Amino acid sequence: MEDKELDMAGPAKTEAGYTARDIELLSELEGVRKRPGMYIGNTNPSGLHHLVWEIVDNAVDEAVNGYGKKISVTMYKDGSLSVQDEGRGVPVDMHVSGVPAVQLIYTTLHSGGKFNSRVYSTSAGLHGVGATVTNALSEWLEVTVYRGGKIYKIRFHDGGKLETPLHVDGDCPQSWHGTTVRFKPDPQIFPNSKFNYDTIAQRLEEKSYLLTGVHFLLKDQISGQSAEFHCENGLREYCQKLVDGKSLLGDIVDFSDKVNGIQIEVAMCWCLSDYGENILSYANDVRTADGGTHEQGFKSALTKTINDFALANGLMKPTQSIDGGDLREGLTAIVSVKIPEAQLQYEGQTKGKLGSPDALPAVNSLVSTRFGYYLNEHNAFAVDLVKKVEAARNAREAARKAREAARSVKKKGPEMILSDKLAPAQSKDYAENELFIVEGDSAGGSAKSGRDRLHQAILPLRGKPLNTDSVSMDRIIDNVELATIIETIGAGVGNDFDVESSHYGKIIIMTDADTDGAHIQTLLLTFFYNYMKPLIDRGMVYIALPPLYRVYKKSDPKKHIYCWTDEDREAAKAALGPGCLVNRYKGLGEMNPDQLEKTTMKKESRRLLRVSIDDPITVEKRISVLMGKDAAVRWDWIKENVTFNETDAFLEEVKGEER
Ligand code: 2B7
Repeated sequence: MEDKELDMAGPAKTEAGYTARDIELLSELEGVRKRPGMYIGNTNPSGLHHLVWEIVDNAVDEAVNGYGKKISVTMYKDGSLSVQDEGRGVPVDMHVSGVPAVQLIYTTLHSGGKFNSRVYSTSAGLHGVGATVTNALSEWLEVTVYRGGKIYKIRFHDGGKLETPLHVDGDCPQSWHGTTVRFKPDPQIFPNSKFNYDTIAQRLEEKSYLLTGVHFLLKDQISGQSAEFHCENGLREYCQKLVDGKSLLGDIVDFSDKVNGIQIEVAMCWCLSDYGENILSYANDVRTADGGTHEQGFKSALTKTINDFALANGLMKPTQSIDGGDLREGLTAIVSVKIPEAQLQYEGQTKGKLGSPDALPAVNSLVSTRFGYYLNEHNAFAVDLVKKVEAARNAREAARKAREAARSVKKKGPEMILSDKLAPAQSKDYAENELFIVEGDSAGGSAKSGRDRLHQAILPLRGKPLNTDSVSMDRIIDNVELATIIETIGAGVGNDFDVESSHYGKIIIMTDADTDGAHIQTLLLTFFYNYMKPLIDRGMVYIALPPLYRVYKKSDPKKHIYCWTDEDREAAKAALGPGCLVNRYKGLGEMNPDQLEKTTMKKESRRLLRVSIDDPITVEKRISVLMGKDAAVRWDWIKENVTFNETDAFLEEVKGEER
């Protein structure tokens, strides 16, 4: 195929080949490179994957607009990634400024307005500048457009500098149309620029539920893995997936409609063995992890509808009322709204909370009407639901009494449950304080003497904490270990939990690096997930990573290196030279206070994993596999899947703080 320059006149060039316009664009792209956090949040793996989401969102928009139903994502051995759609192809015609449209789309931050074809704005508000951000943060990026029987190509390098101008790269059948974007993230920007297959798979799977009918294909040429995600039944299928294997009260309830210009979709069901509530909300296909007006409308409608129903059918006395929290025990729900751009607003900095006032009455009215009909049409289900709510209320009452009893014990003074266990922090600056929950008394002892007394508190755990999946609140309060944790954190539990009054800014789980330790971690995480979820939502829960080895010089044991992996250990041996010995730590208890402090507790040198729940599907799977009743499955899973010192979508590593 011969290379043909586009037969279009461009603006006059300077001697160096740059126009004033080019220079202006460059400085804009440099701005993105200087402050990547402003555009993609951070340069950790989560920021890195933002580059992918921006491009995928453009392909998705094209599909949602009715052009092309297939989107393929491919990961390559050279560290690059491509996204391919079957849409109309990014426009290649010359813009009035004398620059091809496709070039503007990938090099300007203002192109959003001019070229925005989005019906709804997505990407948490990047308004179509996403492609430019991806380009600015890439070592190279190449766009191939199939349009009108021709193949067009344009290529950028080093953060969006034009490398190969737009040109026709050959012919293709007239029926071919679409866009392929391939790029390699810039390692100068991203300390770890490797894409994660699971992270991408999870996001595409989530998208497939929200965008009925779009096929997503994912291929990883490095590992050979591939997957296809496609869903025809929308949120109903999503809800089904989230509660897979659990026994339900009745069936999944779903409905959708447009109210006052807002497209609303809801799917929900009640699990019999769960006590937490799991509501996932979305605005314009972007997760709103902190809820917002759509969630408020949903919750208030649920509560009002069940109260009206129970009253009208004589299931409760006119003096009684059903509490929303009791109704939501065991509820799994997905609420998705699509709001016109002009009405879209967020609350707070993170864009995790929908602020659009119109979403509240719209969702409220749809859910009230349709859930009301549903209850009337499914009487047996409705009666069972009211009974379930009653049981929840009774359990809550019992828990309250138990709590009050515990408090009155505490008031008595020295023999209060905490006194002999907790080594508190001295500071009253709660946000700065860290609570280490430590496996075993002996490690607890070392931790107590090795800690920073001002800001670090130690709570040793004696046995394994109670498995809180499928357990009611009163049993939790009865459990000494958990009651101690609740009292120590000091912010309540379950529906009463108020993250703002937590006595600690970080809760750090510190266990041995073995299967028992992993089990304790998951038991505690399940407890936090089910009963103090805001701690996890705010990224306040961590897992400490103790080192696995200490490599030291036999002749001079002061010369030593702590190692977290086998590779580290080999490198340390090489670095220290001949005459090295390796000390393998089987548990925290084998470290003296000094070593424990330096390797696992001290901010500057420790390694932590932050527990996050970006991805609702994995969390649900993990929690039910790990915490389910079937111990054998659980142990197999832990042995197979819990690798220490590794990060994944669920656990993000935090090395040598603060970042
Ligand atoms: C706001 C910008 C980003 N755009 C178009 C048209 C089609 C189109 C795109 C795209 C990513 C990876 C493969 C509109 C929209 C620019 O204007 S972006 N397809 N696909 C994409 O980026 N995929 C378009 C009107 C007429 N013809 C084409």
